[in-house]
Amino acid sequence: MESEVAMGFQVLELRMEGSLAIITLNRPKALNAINVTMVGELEQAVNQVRDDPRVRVVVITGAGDKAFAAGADITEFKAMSSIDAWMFVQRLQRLFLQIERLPKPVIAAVNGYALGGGCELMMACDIVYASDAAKIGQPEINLGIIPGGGGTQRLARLIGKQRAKELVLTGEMISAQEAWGLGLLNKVVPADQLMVEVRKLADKLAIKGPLAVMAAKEAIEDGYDMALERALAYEGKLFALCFATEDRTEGVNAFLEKRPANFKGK
Ligand code: DAK
Repeated sequence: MESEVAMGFQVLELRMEGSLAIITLNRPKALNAINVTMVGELEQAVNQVRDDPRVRVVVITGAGDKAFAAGADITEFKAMSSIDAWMFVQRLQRLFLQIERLPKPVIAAVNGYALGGGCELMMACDIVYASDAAKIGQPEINLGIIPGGGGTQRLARLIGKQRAKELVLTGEMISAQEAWGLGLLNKVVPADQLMVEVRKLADKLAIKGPLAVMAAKEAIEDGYDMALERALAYEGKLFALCFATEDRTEGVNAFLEKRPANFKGK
C-alpha cells in the first residue's frame, strides 16, 4: 500500500497509509521522552488526522524497539517553576483529552516502556495492544512529584482505586502480562507481531461506518461518568441519530442483500 509521510515534524513521524494514520513518537535515543516540542507536534498531528476525511483509524506508537514513551522529558523539569508546570500540565491534559475525544478510533501500539506521561498517553487511547516486552508504570513518585497527565485519574477509573494506588505510590513498573491482567491492555503479542496485529485491528475498524464509530465512542466516553439513567437516554439519542445516516440504509440493505456494506460516512 502507498504510504506518505507528512512534512514538518522533528520529533514525531506522521505516516498516512490509505485510511490509516500512524503517529510515531520519534526520539528513540531518549526513549521517546515527551518534550515540549513533541507536545506541540502531537497537537498538530492530532488536528491533522481529525480534519483529514481520508483517515478512519489512528495508531500511536514509539520509534525503535525499547520504548513507546519513557515519560515526559525529565531534563525539562529541572528549570520548571510551579507556574510553568501548571501551564505544561494543562496543555498536556488538553492534548490527551483531544486524543481521547478524537472522533476516530485511536490504537496505542505499545512497543516498549510506557512510563509516566507515556502510560498516560497510552490510557488516553481507545484500544491498547502491547508487545510482550513492554513495561508499564507511573514512576513519578521517584522524582518527588505525582502523575500530572491523568495518571491518578484515568488509571483509577481503568483498574480501580487500590490497584492504581499501588502503582502510583510504589512507582514500580509492571510487565505487559501483569498490565493485561489488570485490564490496562487489550492484547499482548510477541514484539515482532505487534504492528501486524495492530494493522489487522485497524483494518477491521476502518471498514465500519465512521459516523457509527464516532457515535459509539462518544456514547461510551460521555456516558461513562453519567448516572445510568441519563447515560441510557444519551445512548438512545445517539442511536436515533444513526438512523438519519445513509450509512444506516447501506448497512441494513447490505445485510438483507447478503453482501458487505460499503460505508461512506454520510
Ligand atoms: N526523560 C528524559 N530522558 C530520558 C527519559 C525521560 N523520561 N527516560 C529515559 N531517558 C534517556 C536517558 O537519560 C538516557 O539518555 P542518555 O544518558 O543516553 O543521554 C536514554 O534515554 C536511555 O535511557 P537509559 O540509559 O536510562 O536506559 P535504560 O534501559 O538503562 O533504562 C528506563 C530505561 C526507562 C528504566 C530509564 O530510562 C528510566 O527510568 N527513565 C525514566 C522514567 C521515568 O521516570 N519516567 C517518568 C518521567 S515523569 C504533566 C504530565 C505528565 C507528566 C508530567 C507533567 N503535566 C500535564 C504537567 C509526566 C511526568 C513523567 O512522565
